Amino acid sequence: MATNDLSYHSSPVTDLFASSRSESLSPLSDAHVRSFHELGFCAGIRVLTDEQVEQLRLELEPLLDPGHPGHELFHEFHTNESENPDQVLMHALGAWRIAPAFHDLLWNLAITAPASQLLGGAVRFWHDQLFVKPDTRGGSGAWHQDYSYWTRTQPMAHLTCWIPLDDVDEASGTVHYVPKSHLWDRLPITGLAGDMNAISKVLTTEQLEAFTPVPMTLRKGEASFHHPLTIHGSPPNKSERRRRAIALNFCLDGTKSNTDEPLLEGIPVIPKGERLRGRFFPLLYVP
Ligand SMILES: O=C(O)CCC(=O)C(=O)O
Repeated sequence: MATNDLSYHSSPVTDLFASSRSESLSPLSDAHVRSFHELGFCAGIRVLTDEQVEQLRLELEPLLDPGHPGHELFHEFHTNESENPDQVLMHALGAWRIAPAFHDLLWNLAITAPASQLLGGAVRFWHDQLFVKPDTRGGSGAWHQDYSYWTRTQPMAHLTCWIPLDDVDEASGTVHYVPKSHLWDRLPITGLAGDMNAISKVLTTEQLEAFTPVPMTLRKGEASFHHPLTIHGSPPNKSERRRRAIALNFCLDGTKSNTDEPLLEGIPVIPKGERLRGRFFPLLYVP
């Protein structure tokens, strides 16, 4: 059966996030903005109500099954990014094309208005990522900078909003950030799963000394925002709770393709030097 590809809709298809539309459009405090620019991240920003979290959780469940109709619309889908069945990190790009709540989340003003404030202009969608760790045997997310993976778009004017759908802490494998690492150069890719510390091979002695990660202790539906060079990672989930999260990746409108290959698997090429736009990269917010 053909699946309704929600990427054809460049506006919300439900009212799930309508309540956010009338809220203040300058929502981040000075302290949040300062933290983002000085440390490379800010956190504890409520972007979802409990009802919205519940709907996202409901729609997430069938998506985890590779037999689900619409599965072919994922740009990438990894049941486990690590090779170890006792260290599971499910990771997928493209949920917004398949499930209405994940689609409409992109237009949630509680997310796009802060993203615009931090980027300093209009916000364009880059891609989404699901990261799910089962209880007890949830794997780690290795330390990395997002832009190491994104040089196929430029200039670097991106950011990530990371939103847990469960209350998260150190024990359940929450995301940790290395403060001020966004001021370091871009590092080579050293992997997303498996050896969490693989990045240490490419860090200088000074960087290793300054490597003091801080855990994001967040309630479900609270977000953190991070800079594309901020080193982040997440330890294994050893708790008895699942750890479900979605990352929304945005860029400033005007960001260009830096390749003649498709920017994401299964989509048409945007030639090198041309701006990201169109069905797969909707403009989400203009301040
Ligand atoms: O959810 C995680 O554990 C990893 C998140 C992450 O690496 C990202 O958002 O780039």
